[in-house]
Amino acid sequence: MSFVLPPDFNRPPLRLVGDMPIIGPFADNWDNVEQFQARDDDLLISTYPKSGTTWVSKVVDLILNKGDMEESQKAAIFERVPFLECSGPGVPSATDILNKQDFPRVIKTHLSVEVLPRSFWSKNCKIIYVARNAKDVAVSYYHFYRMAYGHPEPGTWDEFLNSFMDGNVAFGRWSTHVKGWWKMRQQKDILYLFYEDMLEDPKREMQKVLKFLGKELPDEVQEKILKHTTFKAMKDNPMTNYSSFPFMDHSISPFMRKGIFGDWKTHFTVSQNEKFDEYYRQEMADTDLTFRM
Ligand code: A3P
Ligand code: EST
Repeated sequence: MSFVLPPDFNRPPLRLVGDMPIIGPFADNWDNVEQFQARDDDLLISTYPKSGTTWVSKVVDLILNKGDMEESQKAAIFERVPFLECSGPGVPSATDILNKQDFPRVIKTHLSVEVLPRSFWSKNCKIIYVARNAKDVAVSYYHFYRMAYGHPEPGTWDEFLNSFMDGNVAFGRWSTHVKGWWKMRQQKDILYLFYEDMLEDPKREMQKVLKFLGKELPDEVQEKILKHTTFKAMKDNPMTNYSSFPFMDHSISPFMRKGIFGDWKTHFTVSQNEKFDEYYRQEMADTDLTFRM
């Protein structure tokens, strides 16, 4: 799809909801997000951006449809799994869509536990959280900032990395997000997955999702789901690669960019890496949550 930027569109600044910086236009719909009514039969997919949200969403969508690809392909993944806090000019607000949608719903969010609408905590809905190592997230997020115009200018890679460490990016500090949701496992029904584990053994991780959702599928259906959710399959699939989404320029960097572990090594300089490691030690000193990096 060719992309034409609307003539009056510029990159809006982030805005704060509570302590969390959020994509500027999303803040205009915040009252509706805050008052959103979750249900017991909702399934929430929560992630810090660039951690494998789209991947796990497609796996879940296919599981819930017993591997029926035709059904799953009826709409783009961002329509089948609405992004709770997403709204703004040219983008329908997800709260409107979700309030009219049939149940059970699958809902995507990047909100931290601090700002998630309260109704999610008073309901018994299931939650799947996916976390990815901070360095690969920073790299993926930098390229996403470049291609998705709803974000402020990322600046140079070095500038972006500093903003990322300061938490001055959409959805705030990576460490606050992953640690907050990790802690919440003690109170809520949360399946906490890691992107690196999904890459290492997608079948094992899919089976964790199946068990968590209380579903069983024959092996050939499981294999079919795995076949349709490889990086290559999802990159080539117009329903998962965001090619029909406005405000994204895939010629700058495709949404389905590399889908690998350790791409940070091609971006971090030695001194950036030293600085980041020191920052990481401090940020993660108060948790038992660990990542493969
Ligand atoms: P990269 O930019 O490192 O390639 P999200 O969906 O949360 O925005 O995450 C996007 C990241 O997940 C991108 O990372 C994208 O390529 C990767 N991704 C998406 N689908 C994938 C898949 N099936 N297998 C591996 N990685 C995938
Ligand atoms: C941010 C994170 C994410 O996981 C998905 C999306 C899709 C909606 C996108 C947004 C985003 C980035 C900013 C936008 C927004 C739609 C309008 C806005 O400009 C591109």
